Amino acid sequence: MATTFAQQGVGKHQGFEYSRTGNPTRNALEECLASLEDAKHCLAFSSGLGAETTLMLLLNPGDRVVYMEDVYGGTFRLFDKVLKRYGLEFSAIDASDIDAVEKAMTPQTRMVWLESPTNPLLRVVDIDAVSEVAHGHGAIVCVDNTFATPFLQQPLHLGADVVVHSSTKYIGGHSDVVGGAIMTDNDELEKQLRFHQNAVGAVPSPFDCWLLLRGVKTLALRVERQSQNAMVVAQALQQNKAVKRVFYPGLEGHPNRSVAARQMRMFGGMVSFEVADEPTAFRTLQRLKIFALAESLGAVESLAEHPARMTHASIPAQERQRAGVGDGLIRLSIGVEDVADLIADLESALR
Ligand code: P1T
Repeated sequence: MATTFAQQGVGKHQGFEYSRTGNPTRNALEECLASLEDAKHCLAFSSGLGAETTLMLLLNPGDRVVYMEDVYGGTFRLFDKVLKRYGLEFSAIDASDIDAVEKAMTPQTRMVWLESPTNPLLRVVDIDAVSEVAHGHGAIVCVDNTFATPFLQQPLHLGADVVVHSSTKYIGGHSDVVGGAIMTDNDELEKQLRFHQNAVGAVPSPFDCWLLLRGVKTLALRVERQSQNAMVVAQALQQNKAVKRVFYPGLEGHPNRSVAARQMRMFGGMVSFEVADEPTAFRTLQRLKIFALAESLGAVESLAEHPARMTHASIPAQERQRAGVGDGLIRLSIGVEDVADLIADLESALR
């Protein structure tokens, strides 16, 4: 928990000076998370958005970022409402269409930002194919791997240069710690990130690092169960007459199922579905008893939320509609409970 470390003489220390710069518990977490992504380096942050902000500060005014149009609302808000003011340019595309990626690249494009599967529509991007296009134009590829987790998908093995996590979610796994992480194999990027991590200061507390280290021990067990449960829930929702559409990459008929099967071990614990309209969605959410109505995801307990009014409310209605995030959309984070109980809860609420 120490914030500072006694020095033997001025400038003579034993590896640690001050805990914003470096801390043994944070080092242990960074080593652990680097190994999970099979990355050379990992840097831990105080939140997913703290990690994203620090990464984006490596760019310069005039640089362009091409990003997947379906991303977490907070990521959109950071790009559109904060970083644009500093002269960065952002262009949203459907990155599951490789021609759209090619067309979006300009000499100013320094980074392609992907989520896969995406939040909240569970679209899947071919990371390998996008990386090839981006690298051909001299841009780096960053994948927000929060939804997949390193257990299901390792973007660095698929050609990506940088992985970002909100470790608040599956890595922590128990809804009791907010955190973020960046992984890369690139030594020069790591050096710049390390400088900015210290200069900007979005670092996690040692206690949060310890909680994440404890939570992550069961990552594989949790995500395996969550993925199995999610598949069964998605299939049950497909059979329900009150449900207009189910979004889950493991379902036959999902447009990117084959890409998902190729680059992921299982299909993950997130499921979204559409009901008739907003009032129906609100009523359904209120009637759920096992699913808690709450933001966030990835923990042992199941959660349900309304993206348009909750996690993605910072995206203007028009852009939200364009990306396909409708008012009848409900997003589920499937936990480790008995799947029959989860289905019964959903069916009863929908009825
Ligand atoms: O909340 P924070 O740890 O700062 O992480 C932000 C973040 C980044 N990337 C993805 C894919 C995310 O889903 C999030 C946070 N998302 C939620 C809180 C949510 O309910 O979707």
